[in-house]
Formats: sequence, structure tokens, C-alpha cells
Amino acid sequence: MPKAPPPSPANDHKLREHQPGAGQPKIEASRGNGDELHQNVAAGGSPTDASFLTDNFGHRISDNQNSLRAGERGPTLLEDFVLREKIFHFDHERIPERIVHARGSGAHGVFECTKAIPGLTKASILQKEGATCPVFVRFSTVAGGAGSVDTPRDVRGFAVKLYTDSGNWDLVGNNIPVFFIQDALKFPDLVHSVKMEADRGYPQAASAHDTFWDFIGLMPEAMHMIMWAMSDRAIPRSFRMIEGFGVHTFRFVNAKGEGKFVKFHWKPVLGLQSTTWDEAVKIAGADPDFHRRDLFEAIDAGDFPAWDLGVQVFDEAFAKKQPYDVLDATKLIPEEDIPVEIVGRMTLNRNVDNFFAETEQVAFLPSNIIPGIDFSNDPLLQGRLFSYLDTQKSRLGTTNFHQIPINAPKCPFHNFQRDGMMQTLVPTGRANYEPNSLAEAGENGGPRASAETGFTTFTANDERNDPAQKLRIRAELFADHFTQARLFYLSQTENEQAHIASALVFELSKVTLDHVRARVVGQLRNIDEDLAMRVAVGLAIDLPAKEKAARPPVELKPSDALSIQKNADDTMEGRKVAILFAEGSDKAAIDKLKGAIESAGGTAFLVAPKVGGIKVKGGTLKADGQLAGSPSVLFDAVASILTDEQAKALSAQGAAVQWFMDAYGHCKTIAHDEATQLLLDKAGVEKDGGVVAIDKFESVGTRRHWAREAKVRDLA
Ligand code: HDE
Repeated sequence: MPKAPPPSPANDHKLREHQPGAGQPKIEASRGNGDELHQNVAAGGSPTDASFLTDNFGHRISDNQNSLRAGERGPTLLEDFVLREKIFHFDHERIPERIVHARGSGAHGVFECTKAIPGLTKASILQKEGATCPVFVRFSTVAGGAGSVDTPRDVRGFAVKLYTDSGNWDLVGNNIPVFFIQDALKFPDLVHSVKMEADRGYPQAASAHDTFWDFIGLMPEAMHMIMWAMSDRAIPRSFRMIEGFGVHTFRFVNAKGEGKFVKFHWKPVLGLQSTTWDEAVKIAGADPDFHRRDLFEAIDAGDFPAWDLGVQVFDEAFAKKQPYDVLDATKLIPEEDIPVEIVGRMTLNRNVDNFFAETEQVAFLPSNIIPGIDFSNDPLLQGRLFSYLDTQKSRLGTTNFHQIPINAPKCPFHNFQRDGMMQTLVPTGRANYEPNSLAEAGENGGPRASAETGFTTFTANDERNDPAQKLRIRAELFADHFTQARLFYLSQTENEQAHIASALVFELSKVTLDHVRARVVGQLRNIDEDLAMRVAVGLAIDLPAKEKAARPPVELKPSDALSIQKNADDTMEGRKVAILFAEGSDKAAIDKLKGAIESAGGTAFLVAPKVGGIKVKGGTLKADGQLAGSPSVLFDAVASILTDEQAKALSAQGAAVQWFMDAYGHCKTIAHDEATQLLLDKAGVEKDGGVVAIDKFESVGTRRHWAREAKVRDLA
């Protein structure tokens, strides 16, 4: 049986006498999935035994009281990985607090549909009476920092995450049904004005100060919200006794695709209850955690707070008749005009196990909606759809924040998003893109979009709500994929066309999946039948069936501007020419050629078998590069001035022969003297318009001699 480690002595200073690790079992252990662990526990203790203190990589710790020192009174050693890891982790324990709603308290619970409304929405959770899903709620104040008190005069955040079977639905609302501003663009100004003043850093968690009221006085649209904020709604008795509001107008969409507007309400079963201002102030001193404690203790005692979910549903005809705009978040819809219909109940029945992991790391996104619910064009809501995703990256540090347990959906999720900081998933298979045809969808070929069950954006089809329809479609002419591909191909020189065909043959020859090859060649048939045939022949495959083109190409007149070769500039400027020489070469001839290249705007680069001072006819000369390290591929053209003796010696050297072979094969100009002919013969260089005598170099220059190419390689 494993022996539990001895209790850690809290105050152990006697290093030598106390060796808690001595005689303890040694095991190989690691965190997580026990299946993968080695079971060879050498001296007791199961690998997953939680009673042993380890570091973050599973190494058991023998002493959690003393750091490793050089001698009893010596300095601490850098080697002490136990100390370093512990302090390192501690140093980074805090993450940025929320810029607003920093102070909050969360709890888990359950939502139950009490009235099915399939006629109004296809939201999966509202289809059947009795359907349930887990929820997480975070209540908050807005202005104060994470350590501020619970009872300032402030709006309360009421953010609900419903983990439905069709994904997370975050209803990120407040306890007041309207808001200060109408447009997201003003939000940073509003928040700056209410937070601590920029120069003095106070007051904390209070709106009673100059900058807030300065801003408010200049923003008449805030006045409705000010009424609510100055009312007792802003000094609630308990989170359990506040209402929640989605604030914005949203949409319900049913299975037939019909849409209605909707406003969401949470009605507390315990009813509304507030404090008086004098009470609120005194509570701040008596118990700064008044609301957090109240919520925790109620749930702990089994006194579960509950809210009814209500909806106000209305249509465009109603909206049009009102003296306010339903997209204006500073307005509510009186319950007398549109009654609140109760459709569900949420009960909070479990406190968090760990405040940081859950309440602090929870990331709400108003953009998290499920099929059956959609956004309206409320400009405040539209801004929020961007803001919350963005803020999570800076708060939680990684685009993978959705993998943190409190944020992860409880239904499966599959896509081709990959990697990123703190990736904890290990996707299998080759296909990390879509479309792909590597394997069946759902297996290693991965998931696919579903037009039937996937989220589709509601289209209102009326001028007021859809001035520019939101559609996931492409304009008709975008379906022409081949006209310009054909134009490009047909505009190339014959040699360039051969390059394209050969490149395709090379690339597709590396493809091992026959159906992938065939499909690409089938697509080429839409560009040019001859090109497709050349590639098929190059691969030795049957010409596959033509792939279906959404629109056939339109015939256009070829454009010379699209060809490189047709536009090749016959210039030396910016080009680099290598001059090969060796012992005994004629310095005057080298200088002359070099001068000609440079005066034409080119760069001459001297290459020799050795780089230091080389004795040449007429003096000594230093090379810019050694032959083996200066292959001809680095230059636009090459020239060679040698002696018979040196040409003979070089013709026995691979680097020299290859130098000419490559220059020739790459269709470059080769200017040479008579002595070099020996090397050219060895390299298989044949005379043509680009293989010229040294004194002809200037007239030929650095242009490429494409006509030669057919002699040196098979092109498709
Ligand atoms: Fe928020 N709001 N907000 N807000 N809000 C945040 O997101 C923002 C607005 C609300 O418990 C931030 O994750 C913009 C209205 C709640 O974690 C941030 C605008 C309503 C919470 C953000 C608004 C809210 C937030 C900060 C104007 C009521 C706390 C941290 C367009 C309907 C959620 C975070 C929690 C939190 C931005 C306006 C409610 C910065 C830009 C209106 C309950 O993204």
C-alpha cells in the first residue's frame, strides 16, 4: 500500500536533521490520464495519488520549506528548480482584470424550459417543456476594480452562459433594461469618465465625481439610464433579488425562417429588493463582500436563488408604430405594451470550486448565440459583438480561451482552427483545412458545414431592418474562376507555357493521391485543353473528366503585359556577371571585360579556384569568390578567361565543369576565350546565340537564351 507523505512541518529550519524525502517511495508519475502512466511504482504510491506534493511536471518534492543553498548559510542556488518554478508561477498568478465589471461573483446552475415556443424560435433549449441545460452566471458591479466593495451605487452585470446542446448561448445583460449610450463608439468615453479620474486615481467604484457627471451632462441620451442608476435599482439588497435584462433587441427565428424581435428578461423568484443609500454606505464598511457572501452562503445552505426567463416578442409592425426606435438601447418596451411571457426558469444550485478558474476566467461573448436567436442592428450590440472576443485575448492571453473548462461548450466542437498559445487539444489526421478529400467527413477528413442545421443569419427582407441584406453569398460574377486563368496562360510565350506545364507535372508528381491529381488536371481542362493534356501526358495518366465550371471562361485577347519573357529588358543594370580566371589569366582582358560590365550598370564578380593574390599575366589579382563557393547559379551570366594549362586542370574538377553545365542549362550567356573551349566541351556546352566569344559579350548581355532550353531538358 502506498504510504502517504509525512505532514509538512510548517516551520522546519533544521535542514540537516530533517530530510522529509529520505526513505520515501520513488515513483514515475505524471498528471492527467492514468491510462498512460507507467505503473511501475517502485516503492508504493499510485501514480495518481493526490497526496504527494509534486512540481508542475510531476516530480515529487522532498522539502517544501527550504530552498537549496550552497552550504548551511550560503546563497540560494540557481539550480533549485523547485524554488524557481514555484516563484515563477506565483509571479504570474494575476491576469488583467476586466476593464469593466471587474468585481463579480459566479455560480453554476441549471436552466429549464417551462414553456416550449417552437412557433417563435428554433432555439433548441426552448423546443420542449422540461428541457434543461447547465448554466453559469456571473453577477458584477461595473465601475470598481476586482477588489472593490460590493455595494456602491452602480449598475449590476447579469451575465448568463447557457451551455445548450447547440452551443453556448451567452446572454450578457445588466440589472437595468436600458443603457447610457446608443452607439458602441462612445463606450470607452463613458467608462473613462466613470472610472477613477485619470490624474488622481480616485474615486474607486463611484459615479459621484466630476468626470462622470461632466460626460453625462454632455450626453443627453444618458438621461433615461441616469434615472435608473439613481434609483434604488443601483443599490440592490442581494444579487438574488435583482432583475436581469438582455437590454438590446434581439431576434427569434423559427424553423420556417420567420423572425420576430425579442427582448429578454430575468425575473427573480425572490422578488426585487434594494437597500437605502445610507445602508449601502454602511454595508460597504461592515462587509465589503456583502453580495458575494450572500450569494455563496445562500447556495451553500441549499437556498437556491432562481429567476424566470421572460420574453417580450414583437414584430416590425409594432416596432414601426412606437415613438422610439427598438434598436435604441436607451429605450425599453413597456410591459403594458408587450407583456413578458415566461418561458423558462434558471436555478443557481452550485458554488464554484475555484474562484479564479471559474469566476475569473469565465469569458462571456454576446456573439455566442445559437440557431433560433439572432442579433438586431442595435449599434451598441453590434459593437459588443466585436469587443468581447477581443477583450478575452488580452485577459486570458490566448485565442484558445474557449478550451478553459468554464468556457468550453458542453456539446462537442470540431473545426480546423489549430495551434495557438496553450493549445490543449491534440487533433489527429492530416487534413487541417477544408475543403479536403483525404478521408470521409467526420473521420480524419474532419467536420463539414451544414446548411440544414448550421447557424444562418436572419434576413429581414425589409428596407428598415435590412437596408443591405446580410448574406453569406458571393456576387454572381465571382463564379467566373477561369477566364483570367486562361488569359494568363495564353498570354505567355511558348517557353513560359512549357514552364507552367512542367511545374504542374513536377508538383503533381509529388502528390500520392490519384484522385487529387485527377481533379487538378480536370480543373486545368477548364483553363486550356492543351495544357491539361500536356500535364496528363507528363504524369502518364489518362486525361481525366473535365471538372464542372460554375461559369465557362470568357475568351479574352492575350495580354503581353502578363508575360515575363515578352517584357524582358535587355539591360545589364542590376545584373551580376561572374568572370572565371586562374593563374596566368590575362589581366588586361579581365579588366576590360570588368570595365564594360560596370559601365553598363552591372556588377562583375571575379571567381577563381583560389581567392588570395593570384599571379596573372600582368600582375596579381584577388578573386571575390572561390570557385566551389561561387556556383554559376548565383550569377546572371558567366565569362571565362583562362590559360590552356589552367583550363586543362579545371576540366578535371567537378565544380568547374558543373559551373558551365549549369550556366548552359539555365540558359545563361557564356562568354569565353579559346582556352575555355576544353571545359565547355567537357560540360556539354554547344555553341548557340548565347555561347559567345569574350569580345561579343556586351552585344549579348545577360538576357536568357530560352531557345536553348529544349536541348537541355524535357519540358512538358
Ligand atoms: Fe459590456 N463589456 N460592453 N456591456 N459587459 C465587458 O467584456 C462592452 C454593455 C456587460 O461577468 C467586457 O469580458 C462594450 C452593455 C457585462 O464577465 C468588455 C459595450 C451591457 C459584463 C465589454 C458594452 C454590458 C461586461 C469587459 C458597448 C448590458 C461582464 C470584460 C458597446 C447589456 C461579463 C469582458 C462578465 C463586460 C465591452 C456595453 C454588460 C470590455 C464595448 C450594454 C454583464 O468586452
